[in-house]
Formats: sequence, structure tokens, C-alpha cells
Amino acid sequence: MIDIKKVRADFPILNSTVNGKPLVYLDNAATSQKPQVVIDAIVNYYTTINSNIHRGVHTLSQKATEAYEQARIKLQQHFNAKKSFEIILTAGTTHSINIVATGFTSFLKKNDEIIVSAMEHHSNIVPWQMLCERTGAILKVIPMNNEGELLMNEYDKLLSHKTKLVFVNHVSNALGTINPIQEIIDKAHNVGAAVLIDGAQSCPHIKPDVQKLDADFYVASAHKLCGPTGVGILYGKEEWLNKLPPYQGGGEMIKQVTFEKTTYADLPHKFEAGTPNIAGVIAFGTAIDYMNKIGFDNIAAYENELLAYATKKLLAIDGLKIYGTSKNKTSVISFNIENIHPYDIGTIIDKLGIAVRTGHHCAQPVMDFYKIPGTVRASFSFYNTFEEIDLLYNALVKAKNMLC
Ligand code: C6P
Repeated sequence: MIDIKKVRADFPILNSTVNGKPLVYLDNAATSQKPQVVIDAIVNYYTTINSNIHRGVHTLSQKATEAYEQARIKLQQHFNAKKSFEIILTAGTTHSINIVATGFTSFLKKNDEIIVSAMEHHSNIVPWQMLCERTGAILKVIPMNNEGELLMNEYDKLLSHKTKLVFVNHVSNALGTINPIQEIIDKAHNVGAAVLIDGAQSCPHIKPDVQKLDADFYVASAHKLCGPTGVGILYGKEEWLNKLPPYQGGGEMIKQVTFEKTTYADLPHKFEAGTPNIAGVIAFGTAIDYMNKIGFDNIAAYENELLAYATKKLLAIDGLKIYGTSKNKTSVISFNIENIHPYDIGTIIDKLGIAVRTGHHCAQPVMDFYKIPGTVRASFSFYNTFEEIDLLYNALVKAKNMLC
């Protein structure tokens, strides 16, 4: 059970006003708000143990290193990786995907095939297109239906001995659809292909078990999970991470450097060149603890109630159409109101203190599929309330009356 009053008190920003109105933050799919414990973790780091990690023998450096590595272990436990060094600390989902896409350059040859889905975020399309340009590999797309669900029989037809990689988001950011990733992984493995799951949108709602899933790679961003921006993970199976070449060269990722030859450090350091976002990683660990204390089952149950309530309420508005109507979805509602541009709705309701995202949501192929320029996207988190959904409804009715 979510104790909503208690939970909301953890988030200082939820008490603020925007344009003279109480903030109603419904843009959680873009980024989540941060509880005080996460903010404190960042402040504590800089006020008590700020120093560089893995480098110094002095006490501060050792304390910072320990806190940083402790966060890695929390993340290992959360995602259930077998080894802590299978968790690479990155700048976020986009960075993690690019590490894998760049690393695969030497493994692919002309006419090898890569499969993505029709509902990917640009960060799970563009790096693979760039990989195809470098290697001559071919990008194939699993199509979707009007409800925003992947056509799994078409996926079956795309898979062959030519398929080397499959990349799919666990949850679509534009539609909220939860994709059948276990089936996608199992079928890809049957033809010998590796699978990367983009968990950017699923991680705030679903606790994944990467070993049970048997995912080859799983990526996520801290900022979707009540953690700071500019931090994320690349989970990779040990054998894959050992095979992949490093993405960036620099300090910390080496064993030995001479002008003739450099040898690389062991995992995870091979992929962690340079001074990382130390405070951000430590605060990511705090955010994971915070979310687990609330409990992902509690979060999912409460957000499902919010989703059902909001869906019913919004559909009562004449001319409102929801995009992404799969039964299996997270608390995201993408919609348009007939003859009104999403940007105009977003601008008007912002004046009423309501934050939603408008536009193509970095998923232009999804918008092209529905032949629309974009949508309004309201995305709910475990700290949102039913009253806030009522405020959204009232604001939309007001916007509609003003614009029609
Ligand atoms: N989606 C949204 O408003 P970064 O920016 O690297 O933390 O995450 C990129 C990313 C990758 N995959 C999916 C499915 C995503 O949703 C996102 C980020 C935000 O939908 C910001 S564009």
C-alpha cells in the first residue's frame, strides 16, 4: 500500500507552485522528481567525502570509492546481475546503448541483420542506423498494430540465421505499452542473436531480473527512478562485456600504457574511462534503496489504479483520443483532442500548473504510424494523486473550450 501523504512529503518540489498554482507534475516519463534522501545524498557527498575515486590512498578517496562501489552492488542486487562488474556505470540509457552499438562494429558484416521495434525511442534507433552504416548490416523493424502492440507473428518472420542483434524497449515511452520481452529474448536466442533491452521506461515501474530474463544487455537511467540525471547503467553478461571493445579511451580504463601499446583494465573499469559522476552514482544507490523501500509491487498496483481512473476520466472528454491502448501498459496516457495541436494544450495547462510533455517524445516513427505530429503525454508516478487527475481533466476541458 502507498501512504500517499507520507510519500509526497518526501518530495520537496511537490509542495511548490508554478504560475501561481500548485504544481501538478505529470511528466514522469521524461524524468521523475527526487526525494529529499536523494538530494541529501548528493549534498552529503560534496560536503563530507568529495574526492576522486579508485586513485588515492588518502582517506577521503577511499571513502568515496567505497560509497561508489557500494552503489554498484546495490544496483547489481536490484537488477539481479550475477556479478557486480556486469554493472557498468554510465551517463544514462543513451550512453549505454552507444557503448554496445559502437562495440558491435567489429562483430558485424555486410547483410547481417539487426531487429528493432516500431515503437523505439530515437536513442534505440539512431545508434543502430549508424552501426548499419559502418558495417553494411541491415535494420529490420517489428511492426505494431493500432493498439500499439508489437506484431509478434511478424517478429517470428523477421528472425533468421542472419539476425545478429535484437533491440527492444521494455516499455514504450510514447505509448506506455509493456512489450513481451521474455518471448522476444527467447526467440532471438533460438536463432543465436544477442538481445539488448532498453529499460529506460520500465525501470520506474517494474523490477527486472536480468538473469531470469537471460538478457544479454539491459540499460536504464537513474533519473527515471527518482535518481539524478547524467547517470545510468549498462548491464551486460560477463562474456559479452569481455568481448566488446572499450568505448572511450582515457584514465582508469587501462592496465598498462606505453607509446607502443596499451592494455585495458578488467571489467567494469574497461568501460568507465575518466572521472565519473561520483555523487550521481552514490545518489542512484540511495534512489534504488528508496524505491525498494516503497516496493515495486506497491508502486505498480497504485499506478495501475491511477491509470484506470485517468483513462476513464479523460475518455469522457468529447473528441479525446488515446494512442496506445494495450491492456498491458504502464501509467502513461498519450492523447490528442480533435482539431487542437498538442503544443497548444500543453501551453495552456502549464498556465494552470500542470506539467505534461507534448510533441513526438523522441519517437517520430510512432507518430508517423498514427499520422499525427505529436501527442500530449501525461505520465503518472506513485506520488501522484487522484485529485491531480481531476485537475488535469478540468484543465483539459478549459483548454478545449478556449481553443475550439
Ligand atoms: N525518454 C521521454 O520523455 P536518457 O535520455 O539517455 O536518460 O534516456 C533515453 C531514453 C531511451 N529509451 C527510452 C524508452 C526513453 O524513454 C528514453 C528517454 C524521455 O520519453 C526523454 S526523451
